[in-house]
Amino acid sequence: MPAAAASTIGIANLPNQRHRIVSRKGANFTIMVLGESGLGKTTYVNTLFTTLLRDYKRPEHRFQKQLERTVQIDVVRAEIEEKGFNVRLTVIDTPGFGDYVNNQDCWVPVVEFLDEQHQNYMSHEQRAQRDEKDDLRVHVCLYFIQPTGHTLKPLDIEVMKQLGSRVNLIPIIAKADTLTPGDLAVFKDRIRDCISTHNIAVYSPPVQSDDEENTRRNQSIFSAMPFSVISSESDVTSPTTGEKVRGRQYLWGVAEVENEAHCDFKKLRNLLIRTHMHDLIASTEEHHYENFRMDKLGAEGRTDDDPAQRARRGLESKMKEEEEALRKRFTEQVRMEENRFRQWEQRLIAERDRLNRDLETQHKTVKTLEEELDELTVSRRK
Ligand SMILES: Nc1nc2c(ncn2[C@@H]2O[C@H](COP(=O)(O)OP(=O)(O)OP(=O)(O)O)[C@@H](O)[C@H]2O)c(=O)[nH]1
Ligand SMILES: [Mg+2]
Repeated sequence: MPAAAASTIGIANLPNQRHRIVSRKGANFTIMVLGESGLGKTTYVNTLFTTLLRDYKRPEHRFQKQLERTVQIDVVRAEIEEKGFNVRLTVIDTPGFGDYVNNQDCWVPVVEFLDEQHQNYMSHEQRAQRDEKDDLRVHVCLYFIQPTGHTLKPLDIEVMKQLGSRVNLIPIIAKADTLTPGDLAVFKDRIRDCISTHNIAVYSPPVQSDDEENTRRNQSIFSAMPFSVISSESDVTSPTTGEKVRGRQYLWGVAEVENEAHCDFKKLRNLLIRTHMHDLIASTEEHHYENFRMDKLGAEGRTDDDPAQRARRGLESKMKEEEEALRKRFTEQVRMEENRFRQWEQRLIAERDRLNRDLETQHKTVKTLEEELDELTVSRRK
């Protein structure tokens, strides 16, 4: 692990309150680089560390690997500290794909790796004493695209589709020094079109901010997506300043890593390390990890393997049966009461009818008696 030594990169300037919240215990931040073989992923990781850490020395074994393929996942770590704000930065360098006849499922091990980190974290989540160093959940995946100048390849589309829903995905145009500025602009447009046509979920945080300057800065950063990068293991002399800078020397001149007129290396580094680190961490936690957790819990609820789950389901079904029996008993009782009430009602109606009939008969009798009385009265007068 490289020694902790911070150059002035502005981590402490994280522009919001969240910085204060996380600063007490620092932050774990994990970047993964991914893409076809030979696109400069390992070189990019080294260049990033070199520009972040003043005395960064690449470990010995990595020097030997310089011109070799990365054959297994390589984890590079550094502690960066600025004004008391700590970031444990981890970069995961992956072996490039694209050398095999069938690359169809090359994304599967990557997806498995991402899920495994979520799973590990989930298993350890309950522990009071968690080892923060073991948390390798990937907060951002930089996907390297070959600078063909045409558009995305079917393999890129497939891999990006698979990853975009699981991790914050940022597309990168590799080896930007091999394209002219005009070709690079056209290539960027085509990639953007392709991303939107295929509904690929790339990282897009809210650009709007309370602060006008932040909004403008965010707009400028994200209008550069997909970011073009130039990486290099060595220094060159800048023709403009005469200073030694990271770059690549050509017969026609130099391509400078940190020159914004040459590529977006600086913009991307600002996004990762300075302006959007917290958003990348938070969205991984709140969105991608939560999705994983919910999927996992849902799947567990459907399996029959867990005795506790089985017992819970047994209890639930017993309770349901009892509830159903109670409901039936209640319905039956209500039905019987209703019957009783109806019979009583009918008896009442019948009684009322009988009384009415009686009343009518009595009325008739009274009427007849009155008539008889009238007749008797008349005959007596006569
Ligand atoms: N022109 C140019 N060449 C580059 C750039 N970055 C890296 N390279 C060269 O590309 C070659 C491959 O670089 P690596 O960093 O090993 O590529 P990788 O993506 O890690 O390859 P795998 O480990 O096989 O996946 C090396 O010769 C680098 O010097 C760049 O920005 N521009
Ligand atoms: Mg490599």
